[in-house]
Amino acid sequence: MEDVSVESLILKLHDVDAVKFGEYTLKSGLVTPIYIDLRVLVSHPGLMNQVSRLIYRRVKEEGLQFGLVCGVPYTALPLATIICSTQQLPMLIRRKEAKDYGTKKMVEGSFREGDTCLIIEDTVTSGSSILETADVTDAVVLMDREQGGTEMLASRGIRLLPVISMFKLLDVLQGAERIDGTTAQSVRRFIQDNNTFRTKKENGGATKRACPDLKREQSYAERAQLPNVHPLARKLLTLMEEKRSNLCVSADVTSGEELLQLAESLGPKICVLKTHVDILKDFTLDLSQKLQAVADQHHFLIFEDRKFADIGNTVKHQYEGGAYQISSWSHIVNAHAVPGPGVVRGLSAAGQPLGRGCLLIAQMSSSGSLATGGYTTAAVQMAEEHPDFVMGFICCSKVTQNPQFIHMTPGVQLETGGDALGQQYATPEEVIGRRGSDIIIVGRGILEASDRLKAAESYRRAGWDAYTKARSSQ
Ligand code: 5BU
Repeated sequence: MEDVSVESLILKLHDVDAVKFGEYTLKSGLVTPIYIDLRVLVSHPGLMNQVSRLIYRRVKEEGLQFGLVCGVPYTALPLATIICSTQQLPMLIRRKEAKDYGTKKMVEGSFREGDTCLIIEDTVTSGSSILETADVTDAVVLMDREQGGTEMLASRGIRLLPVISMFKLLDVLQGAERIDGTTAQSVRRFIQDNNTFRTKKENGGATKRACPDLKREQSYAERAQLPNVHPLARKLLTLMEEKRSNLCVSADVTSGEELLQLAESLGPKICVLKTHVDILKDFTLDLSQKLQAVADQHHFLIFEDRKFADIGNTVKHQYEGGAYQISSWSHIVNAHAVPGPGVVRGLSAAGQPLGRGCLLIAQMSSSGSLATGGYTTAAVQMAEEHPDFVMGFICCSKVTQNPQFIHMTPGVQLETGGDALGQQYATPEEVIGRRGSDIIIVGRGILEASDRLKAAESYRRAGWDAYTKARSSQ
């Protein structure tokens, strides 16, 4: 039987040069490493049919109700025609320009006030042409360039359904060895850096997405299977799915005994236990061994929130030596990107041979944080350049669409608010569901509860429900 999957379509679009890689100058003067020209579709009748079928299937999957179909000229117009012909649906044609004689109508075809019309678009960058088309609630697009169109439209209450997204396209072409990893990475970076919805400052990095949950395409388990995911991230994603937990407890306690007791009692509920070893009054290496044993028993990872921030040579010593010997017991550590890539290289020299992983601090939860904009972008870039050691980010919201990286977010409580020293809290629903993060980090929300186990279960459930809800709303 003919393969009509999105994957096969992507390969065929590449075959007919509808997707090209190189250096192309856009009308705006911007040089892009990828060029998408869906106008060539009309020369390939088989492809036209496949595209039309996939568009219609996408719309039906979402259960959209509509009585009319309109293709945005020119490329989507013949696609709309095929759909209307095969599905026996009435069509509308939107003029590009109102004709200067006769009726001066912008839209040809019959419709009445209150009719629902499906808008079909070939490719969306900013989403503005859909806004110009009509008073829309839903639109379907063959190719979403993922440069802010979805977010812009979502901010106006319009849902955009893509058949192919840019990141999916890159994954498929890379998987089929049509493009190499460097090309795929450079396009991903271009797309992230040229988001039309974010302000220029935010394009520098802090991705404040109106609707990132629309992008949660893969489950934790699916991401665990990705070929280039860090081994520790793979382990983490797998145990998250097994334990149905995206909860990291921040064990900010001051005695070793309390730390162990917390790890033992909350162990089954969590995917990661975060420590601040330097606030313990009685740390010993024996304690760290006991903690490791509890982590093994209950299948969670240990994350020492040490926030390294010095030159490579110093952080290497700080990581493996001194009284704490962090690299010997903590699966994960984090680092500021401030010193530049040397900090990652220094930590990696000590941690990578032990199978450890690092989270770069791309954003912070505290009010007035300077980790925004260009700093955040630089942190993402640094991670992409060291994927063998950096497994993800500490951030407030999703900072990259690259599914191999894990996003962990502190500043979480069941109620929004903050503390007297600048901490800011968002809810699990907001952090996982809307900001597109993967793991919630909760400290006082659990530690200050009268029943810590019960509180941990509430957070585990809230985090997990937000994740499953975001996935089911795809
Ligand atoms: P809280 O009790 O849930 O507010 O604790 C949050 C923990 O996360 C605490 O250990 C902080 O040191 C840690 N944290 C944070 O709150 N915000 C950040 O941006 C980073 C770490 Br990085």
